[in-house]
Order: sequence, then C-alpha cells, then structure tokens
Amino acid sequence: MRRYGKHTDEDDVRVRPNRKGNRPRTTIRPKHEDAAEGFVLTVDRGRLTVLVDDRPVVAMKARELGRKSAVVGDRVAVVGDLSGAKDTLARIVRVEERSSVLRRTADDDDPYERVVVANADQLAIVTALADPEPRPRLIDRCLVAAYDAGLEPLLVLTKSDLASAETLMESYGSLGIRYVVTSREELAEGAAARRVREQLEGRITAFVGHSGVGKTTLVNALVERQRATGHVNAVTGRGRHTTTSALALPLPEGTGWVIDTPGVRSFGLHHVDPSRVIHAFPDLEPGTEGCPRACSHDEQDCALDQWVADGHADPQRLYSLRRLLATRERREGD
Ligand SMILES: Nc1nc2c(ncn2[C@@H]2O[C@H](COP(=O)(O)OP(=O)(O)OP(=O)(O)O)[C@@H](O)[C@H]2O)c(=O)[nH]1
Ligand SMILES: [Mg+2]
Ligand SMILES: [Zn+2]
Repeated sequence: MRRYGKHTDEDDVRVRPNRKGNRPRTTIRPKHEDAAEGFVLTVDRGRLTVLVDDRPVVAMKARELGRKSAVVGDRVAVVGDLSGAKDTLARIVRVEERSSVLRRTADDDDPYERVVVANADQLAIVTALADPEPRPRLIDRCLVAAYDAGLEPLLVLTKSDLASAETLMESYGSLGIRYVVTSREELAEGAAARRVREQLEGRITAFVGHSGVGKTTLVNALVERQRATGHVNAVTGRGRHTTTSALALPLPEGTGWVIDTPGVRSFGLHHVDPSRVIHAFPDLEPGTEGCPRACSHDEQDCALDQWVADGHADPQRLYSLRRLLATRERREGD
C-alpha cells in the first residue's frame, strides 16, 4: 500500500489499526462496501471463476490483496464488471474469513504449504480398491490432514467391481470413519451416486486421492456433468493426472457442493499440529490432561496408556491415534 504514496488512498489511512483507545465505528468498516459477494469455483493461472448471484464471473486478484491468495471455496468480495459477459474481468478485493483451510505440503520436509480448498467441511478420501492399488498410508495421511483442518472424513472406496473392500475396511473400522463403496455397475445405474449423495447433502465436500482412482468419474455422476476423465496406465498402474485444477460444483437440487481436485502423488504433513489431530478423538482427548507438556502421545510418560487401561476408551482407538500420528514421521511409500 505504501507505494501509492501518502495521499492517494484515504481508506487505507482510516483502516490502519489503532491498538490504543477506541476506534470509531467507521474505521473498521471495510473498503468497497458496494462489492458483491462471490464464491470461488475454480482458479486457473491467476484467473478465478467466481459465482456471483448464480452467474460465473471471471476475476483476478486486486493488487491490494498483496500476497494473499484466493482458492476454490473462498468467499470473496468482487467489484468491477460483474456481468459475466465474455472478455470481462472483475476484481477480487477481499477474501472473507475462512471456516476451514485444507493444506498440504508436497512432502513432509517441504515447508511450502499449498491451500487445497477453503471452507470445506468434509473431506472425501477417494481410494480405488484396485487399478491403482490402494495405498493405506495415503489414506492415513489424508485422515490426519482432515482432522488437522477440522474436516469430517468420508472414505470413498471405488472400483469394487475389480477387488473387494473387505481388508481395507477391517483396518479402518476401528477409526469409526463413515465410508461408501462404489462400483462401475452402480455408477451406471445411479446407485453409487445416490449412496454417496446421502453423505454430501448440505456440506461442502472436497474429493482428494491419487490420480486415476475415479474422483472425476464420481463427481460427474453426482452433478450430471461431463468433466474429462482419464485412463489408468496398464503398465504403471497410475492415472494420467487428467484433472489439472480444482473445481467446485453445486449438487443439483441440493444444498451441498462437491469439489473435484487434481490427483496427488503424496500428501505432505509438514504443517500438522498433533494437538489438533487429537480433537478427532474425543474419547481420548480428556485423557491427555495427565500427559507431559508437548507429549507426542507415543512416549513412555504418555497418560493415554493409563487412560485406556482404566477403561475410559477402547485400546484400539489409542492404537489408531498413534498410527495416524506416526504417519507424519514415516515416508509415503513405507
Ligand atoms: N472398473 C472401474 N473403473 C472405474 C470406476 N470409477 C472410475 N473408473 C475408471 O477409472 C479411470 C480414471 O477415472 P478418473 O475419474 O479420471 O480418475 P481421477 O481420480 O479423477 O483422476 P485424476 O483426475 O487424474 O486425479 C477411468 O478410466 C474411469 O472410467 C469404477 O468404479 N470401476
Ligand atoms: Mg480427475
Ligand atoms: Zn500423551
């Protein structure tokens, strides 16, 4: 802001925080009071598509946002040409406070965080039962990221026409995670979409998972839309990274949103705070009161062993918590 000089922007002067004393009401009023509200649907190389009154409007960040970025799911304030007509470009002047932020780092040593989506309240962790092979470690990592961000996890197991869901379910049963299983036949006849939809009503759900697991196929079935899907390479067993940008789509005749995201190779957890992960284990959380400061919950003096020994919680749950916390220390492919 400073580079505009002293006299150009009176608003900036007025909103500068005055920590001492009472501020008159007007000084906290945001700039651009006439701005429209928008919801970010997708971001593509600096161009954002924002839903304004049911109209998709292409916009870019106003310079005053500085380094602050807007991501899919963000609620923003937009000004300028909001007609949505071809070749128009509106400006995003404000990003509203986020109710949640789903982050990931490329790997655990990478301090560079990317925000995957904002304001989601559910994370659909999509895993194929075969083609590509399920990788439980990635599921665990996504669970940790979900708990850290305060999103409710939903496990979506696809391609049950190719392999059974049994073994995978055994290992997640004790975590008490909601799950749905889908197959090609059920996708075709609509049963898969119906079952998944029950879990999506009224929520903003981000779909994440490896490339080729069927995220876009499922989202297409849910919203009756045809976004491109890809094939899984028969030799490498990998997807082709068909989806290259996150896209939010409204559920038809519903109140929920689904967000399709590009396939990930890994889900780095550099940013995760174990104390936030434990919120997802309300049966264990009170037991941590007796823990030493900054307890990793996987050390000798951890009070949780006594907590389960005293019958306050199922020992399986402590095992699960430790497995998830340990996932941060382990490498993706282990
Ligand atoms: N057999 C079988 N194949 C499926 C099923 N669901 C999706 N597929 C296939 O899996 C392949 C990959 O599907 P996509 O929806 O493109 O996968 P994606 O997760 O969106 O992949 P990226 O966009 O690369 O991250 C396609 O050939 C789909 O037809 C299923 O239930 N059964
Ligand atoms: Mg896709
Ligand atoms: Zn502890």
